[in-house]
Amino acid sequence: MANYLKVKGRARVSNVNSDLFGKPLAIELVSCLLDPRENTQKKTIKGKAERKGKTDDEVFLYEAVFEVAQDFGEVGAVMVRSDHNKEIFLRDILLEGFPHGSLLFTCDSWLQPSLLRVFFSNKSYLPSQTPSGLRKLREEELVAVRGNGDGERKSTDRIYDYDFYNDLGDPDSDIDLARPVLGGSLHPYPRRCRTGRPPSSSDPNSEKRSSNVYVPRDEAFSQTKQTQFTATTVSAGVSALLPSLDAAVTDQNLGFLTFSEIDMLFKEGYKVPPLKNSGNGLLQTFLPKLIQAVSDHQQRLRFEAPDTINRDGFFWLSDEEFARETLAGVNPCTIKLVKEWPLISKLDPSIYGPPESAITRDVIEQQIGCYNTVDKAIEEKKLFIIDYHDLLLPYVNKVRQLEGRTLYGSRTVFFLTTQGTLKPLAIELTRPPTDGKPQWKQVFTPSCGSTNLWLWRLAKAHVLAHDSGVHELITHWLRSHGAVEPFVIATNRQLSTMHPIYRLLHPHLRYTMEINALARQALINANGIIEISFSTGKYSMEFSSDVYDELWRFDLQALPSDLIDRGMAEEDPNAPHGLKLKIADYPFANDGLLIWDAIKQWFTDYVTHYYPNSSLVESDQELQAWWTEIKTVGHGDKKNEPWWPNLQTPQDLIHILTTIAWLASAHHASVNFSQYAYAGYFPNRPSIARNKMPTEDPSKEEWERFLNNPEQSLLENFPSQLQATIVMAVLYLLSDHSPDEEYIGQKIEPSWAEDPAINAAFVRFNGRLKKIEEIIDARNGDEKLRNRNGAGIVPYELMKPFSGPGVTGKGIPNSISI
Ligand SMILES: *[C@@H]1O[C@H](CO)[C@@H](O)[C@H](O)[C@H]1NC(C)=O
Ligand SMILES: *[C@@H]1O[C@H](CO)[C@@H](O)[C@H](O)[C@H]1NC(C)=O
Ligand SMILES: *[C@H]1O[C@H](CO)[C@@H](O)[C@H](O)[C@H]1NC(C)=O
Ligand SMILES: [Fe+2]
Repeated sequence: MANYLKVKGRARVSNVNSDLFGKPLAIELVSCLLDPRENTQKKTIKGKAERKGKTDDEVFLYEAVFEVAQDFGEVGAVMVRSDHNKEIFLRDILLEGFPHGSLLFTCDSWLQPSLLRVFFSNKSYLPSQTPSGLRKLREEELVAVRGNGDGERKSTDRIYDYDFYNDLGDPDSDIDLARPVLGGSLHPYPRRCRTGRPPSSSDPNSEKRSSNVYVPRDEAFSQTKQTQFTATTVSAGVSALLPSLDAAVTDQNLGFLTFSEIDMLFKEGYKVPPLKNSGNGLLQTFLPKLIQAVSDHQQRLRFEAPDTINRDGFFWLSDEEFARETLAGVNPCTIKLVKEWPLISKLDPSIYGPPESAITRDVIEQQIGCYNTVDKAIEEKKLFIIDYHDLLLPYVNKVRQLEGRTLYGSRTVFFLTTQGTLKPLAIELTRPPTDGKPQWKQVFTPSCGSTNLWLWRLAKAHVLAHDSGVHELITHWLRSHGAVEPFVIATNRQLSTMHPIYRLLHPHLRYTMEINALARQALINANGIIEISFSTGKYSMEFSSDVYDELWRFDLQALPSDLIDRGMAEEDPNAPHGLKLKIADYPFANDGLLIWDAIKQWFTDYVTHYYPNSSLVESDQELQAWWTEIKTVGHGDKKNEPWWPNLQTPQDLIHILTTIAWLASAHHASVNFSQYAYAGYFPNRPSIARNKMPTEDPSKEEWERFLNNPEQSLLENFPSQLQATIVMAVLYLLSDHSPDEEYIGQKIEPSWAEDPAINAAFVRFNGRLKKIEEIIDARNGDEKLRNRNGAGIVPYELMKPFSGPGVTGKGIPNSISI
């Protein structure tokens, strides 16, 4: 029998029902070679793997022995079937006993009863280089995950397909909860995962709601991520929290009456009365960190004070801080250089009124001292703007018809001081013509006089609410969560799991479909958290569709292009990263560029290893199909745009992949994990401003109320108690890192380790990231960098790659999983 090798196979399996004494696993080995005589698939070598024990962490070991003929060829794939009556989780299969060493198949996948599954070895192949014996399986596997576009998906399926956002509304339970379908020419939008649920009865274009939202089985949070904290618990916590708070709060619109009442949230907590239904039980299960039982009959939601307010109780009042947060806060990517004067709206004047801004030269020139003219300040690149005028104005009249809400278009102009910090100069708030009343607009400045000062504070609260909405709906939801989902779907449908690019992207795309499905359940749905808490109310998602339609471009998602587009940087071959920043101390950009470059270098090493020249990129059919599908299906509403990059050279591929990984990792981390620090104390960043300015068509009483108690006006303008508490709870939960979060560049994938060149490149990547941590620490310690260092200022740590568990405000997870 010298012609046979004895090969031992060992499978590691979890989620096995341990009572049932082990059913075996059927395992077959697949050769990389075809049968030379008939040129067909070689017969597989079959084995039965019996349960052989279990490790401490509830992982069961299954073992089989295979007799492998000498001329069988390398084993390129295994096929596995489980006859357990429930699904089980297969971690990996190790084959030992080959002369050239052992073979590992990393599976990390759910096996459904009686379904044969294929797993390829950890070696990556371009399609054209696939071993002949694996070609057919490679194609069949892709066909299997694409599905045929039909039928309702079961939770055990692993099909990746596309659909519109037609599941946000719930017209069957209440016609007020109907929402427009997003996606298609009317409301362009990225696609989501198709679930195939039946249409709702009241609107054939909308899907029925259901408490379970399908995601392909292996997209659900895996074993290793299931410890104390997952998106599921957030979602469950949130769903439990809403009805409890609803019931607890007698007056839904009641605001905080004094600032000390707000401080009480952090000291004594927010009282939640015990409820008869299961609401509170759920709360205790899911929110142990937040809920504190004060006595048997009394519970409180307790919030940790955010780092910002701990360091400086007055930080939120300061204009300096207001400006600094546009560069180093939660939404550091909307500020732009002012390139032209006057500021003019592009909206139709016949609907929205005169387009000229009321921020005149005079308003600016009174405040900029030695720069004395606006033209000089513009020429020297000293004026910056947060411009939400044209974005928000079309929503103003609609939103004002909703109860307890108001809205304006806004522009905020800043001046770059010689210290390198920004100083706000003017806020303009605009209401379009309405009900026969003409357009209303007014400019507010931080100028002297008590009345002006209070009006300025109120105007700031409005702008901050606008910025909160844009941040959550656009910067955070649309640009990372929403826009990335089509990349996840296309990668799974078009790239084989043995494709090197699949394996490069996989860690960046994990869990995103799951968190997005949960968001459609509880955050962005009709009457969900976003609608309740943000100014745009039930028009929130429609608003994000408008922004996708008008502004989203794939090419501008790359950090360097985004900075150039906003005028915050210009190309300069002699500057670090090839970019000269207009504001030298721009923490988001400075640290972001370090991370961008590190990802790009690692991807360059990886991509050029597999694609030494362009003809390999152009002839890779899977890769080309992948890119085509992203452009024409996943982002199909943008398919005719000229700005899509070509995919012809290794450089094209590196740039596209770096952009995707950037969005999924650092962009998301920078706008997601600091939210509690800055918005947790809501006077610093109210999610909504509820009342119009006291100067807009005031009655005599209104104006006198403001004069007599301006602080009261400000408090009433802030979110209601209910809104504020919900947002704080959600932010707190979502700012958290799970204890086993996967950070960028931290853990090597088996398929990368397998190739010595890739392994070495990854080690360099990891080394660069550690170096970046040191650079960031040094920057935060540098007194000259006033936008990140100074009395009471929270250091900028969002781009520090690694973090421990908890609400740490740093660490870049590989993927969007929260
Ligand atoms: C590109 O590289 C591949 C693999 O090294 C090689 O086989 C092919 O001839 C090259 N093509 C061109 C056009 O250089
Ligand atoms: C990948 O498989 C090879 C054999 O193909 C094996 O030598 C190696 O140990 C495996 N790598 C990892 C990191 O599992
Ligand atoms: C990311 O975290 C923030 C809070 O830190 C949260 O508001 C946001 O919605 C999260 N994203 C999702 C959809 O989970
Ligand atoms: Fe997020």
